[in-house]
Amino acid sequence: LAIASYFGYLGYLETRVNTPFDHQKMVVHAGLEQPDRYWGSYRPLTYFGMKTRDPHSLVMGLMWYTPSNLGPGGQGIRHWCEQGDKLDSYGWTHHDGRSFGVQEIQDLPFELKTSFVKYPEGKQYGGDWTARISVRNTTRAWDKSISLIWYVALDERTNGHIKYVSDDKSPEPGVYGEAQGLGEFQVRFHAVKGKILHKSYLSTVAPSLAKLKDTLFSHFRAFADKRGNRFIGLPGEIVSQNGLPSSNPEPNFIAIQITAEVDFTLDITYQSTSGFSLGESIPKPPTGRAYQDSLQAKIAQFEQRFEDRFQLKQKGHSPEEVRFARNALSNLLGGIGYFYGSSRVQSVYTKNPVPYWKAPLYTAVPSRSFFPRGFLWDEGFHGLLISAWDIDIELDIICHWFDLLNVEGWIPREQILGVEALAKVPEEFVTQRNSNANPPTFFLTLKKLLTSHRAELSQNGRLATLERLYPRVQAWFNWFNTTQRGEVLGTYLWRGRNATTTRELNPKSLSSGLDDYPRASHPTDKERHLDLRCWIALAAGVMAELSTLLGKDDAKYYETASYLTDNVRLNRLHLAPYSEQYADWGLHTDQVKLKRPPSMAPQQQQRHHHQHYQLPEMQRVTGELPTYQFVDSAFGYVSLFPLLLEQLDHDSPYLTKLLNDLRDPEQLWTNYGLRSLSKRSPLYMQRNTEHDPPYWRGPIWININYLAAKALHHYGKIDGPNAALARQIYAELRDNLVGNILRQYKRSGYLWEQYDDTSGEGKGCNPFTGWTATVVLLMAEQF
Ligand code: 6A9
Repeated sequence: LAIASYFGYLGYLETRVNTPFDHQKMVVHAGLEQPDRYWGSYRPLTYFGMKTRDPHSLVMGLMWYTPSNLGPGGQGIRHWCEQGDKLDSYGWTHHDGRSFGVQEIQDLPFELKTSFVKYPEGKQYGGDWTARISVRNTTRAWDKSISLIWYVALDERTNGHIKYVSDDKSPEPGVYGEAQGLGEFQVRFHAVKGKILHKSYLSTVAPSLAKLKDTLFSHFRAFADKRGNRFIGLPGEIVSQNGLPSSNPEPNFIAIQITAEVDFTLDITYQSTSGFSLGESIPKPPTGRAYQDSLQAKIAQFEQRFEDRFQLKQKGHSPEEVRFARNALSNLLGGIGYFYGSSRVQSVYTKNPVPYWKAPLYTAVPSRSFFPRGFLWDEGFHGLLISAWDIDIELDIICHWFDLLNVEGWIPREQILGVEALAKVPEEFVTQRNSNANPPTFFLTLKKLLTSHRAELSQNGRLATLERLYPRVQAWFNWFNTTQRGEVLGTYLWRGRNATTTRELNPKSLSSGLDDYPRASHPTDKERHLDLRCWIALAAGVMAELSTLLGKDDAKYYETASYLTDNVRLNRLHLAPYSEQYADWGLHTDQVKLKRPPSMAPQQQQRHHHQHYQLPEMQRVTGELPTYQFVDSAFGYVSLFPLLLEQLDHDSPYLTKLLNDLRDPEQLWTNYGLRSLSKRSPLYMQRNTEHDPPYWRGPIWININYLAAKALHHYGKIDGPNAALARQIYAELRDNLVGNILRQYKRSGYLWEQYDDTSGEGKGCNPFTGWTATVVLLMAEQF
């Protein structure tokens, strides 16, 4: 019996990792219950794609290529945002997250504009929309024609069907269909301007939504017109798989290709045709001039709302700066996706990874090209800007994320949901472990909602959302406060560092979000991580405020918050006595180096002569025994946390010290923002392995700089010994950041993941309009 119950218990532990938190769901109005946000550009990994907020939505999207540039394997076909496409720039210039968007794409010699406007009025199923694709040749280059492909595809689980209706069958050709959640619909094409050279289509079965481009490419054929001009086109109906007649001849993928002379403008209308009786005329979505007019009206409304919300013009920003800020916001909003699927997770109790439950995620993404999926701590930063624009979009995002809370109180850090998202992630990064955290930045968002947006938050039933959220954030807070605690009361450590590797110069702490930022050289369970302690202190404070607002028992949260922000205790645990700098503490030595082990003996090398001889990989060597100590040789972002999260007493002498140190160009100060690690640190700009370049070991990151500016702004307002210095540094830092991000945008056409600390140049991936977009809040001075 004892054994049976023991195994029963193990089974119970095993299933906890993928058991949802047992409480009312956060998302109460999904899909069509939010008709105005039903359709949207929720496929941020495509240059331009539309879908609905349904688990198995039908999807549509754009591909294009310049016929003279089409290469082997489909090279030259643009579809998913890829840095390798080397577009001169692309991004939304306007996007309100709800009803319309305008995007500009520079694919020289062409400039493409993609826009859409939704017309939900008076229709069921989220209504109609029109999308426009216009192409101009902006140079004198000889390329004259472009091929545009618009496709309609069904997810393998979409309940519905689609068919191609040709010119001869109907005066209004296009794709007609019916699907659950959409009813009956028609997609039609209207050449508004320019000359069509060739038109063709493909109607077939694609093996997966992640294989649309391959499917298309494998069906390309050469055609010739009467005059002998040759075109690449599509063969029409192909209802077989692998050459065999398909058992299910229903197409799930229809692509229309139009090759046209540039300049060219194409309108695509999506029209919901359900709910009309026979013979009744169905109002059509506008095209041509009428579309242009409705788009102009949307743009004007958007620009007005932007000024109302951020007041950049009024603050004296130039039209160019305002345009830049609008683009930054639009790209964050235009990057919002709707994903559906399940993460792969693992706990110490599961032998192998297991699937999380299937769930939708409505979320912004850090980067449409490189990281087109949800990241937990990124999203809290996104929330700061999104809530300033549209509080209900942000609350809905929060609802979706907190429905991903498991019964233990854990939310997986990286959300790779659905085949498209999965296709972008190397296998080794897929599994998420429930021992590992990620900074609980949603508490930053909540704090901003509770302070700056308090009035809006109290209206329109929004408090009911917070009521539903309350037990979940409680569980989330408890999860951090228990599973991440250290050996000494009031200390915490990030789990997930590799304590046995000798490959890494300093084993990474991916869970901290600061990946390769130097920590104690030898990971142990005794470590104390300063940033995590500060995050949990912040969380406790926000729990307290939220509890007060909702009339819950707030006493224990106020106690925890004041315990964790008490500067005497903080200093005892985290202030290095000699350097007087805040730091982690752990088993550490600075005497570490990567070295290449000696190669094989010469005779052996001879024998291997004809093979590709690989040098043995560099290994870490340690020059002295590590000891328990403060890791104050790693002065940088981690050391700033008591300042960043506004937990230092405003009159603390250590605040003065910190301000001076961060202002010191030999340490963190640059003309472009604060660098992540002091120039004096032994690991400044050091590689972590020979394949792993420095990431958080020097470059400038905008999320942390945003927090720094916010904190300086805060301390600048509290009369006392540090106010004047804080104000001065605040003004300089803000100028440096805004100036450089704007300069780099003008130079490169993008916002970037990081900025170089010596040249200011954008680096890492682009476009990165996740937390870098908080530059808008810096400009608006909304903290
Ligand atoms: C790598 C490569 C096609 C790393 O912005 C998202 C995260 C941040 O949360 C984190 O703080 N980025 C930062 O250190 C990017 C993480 C990408 C990890 C997956 C897979 C795929 O390339």
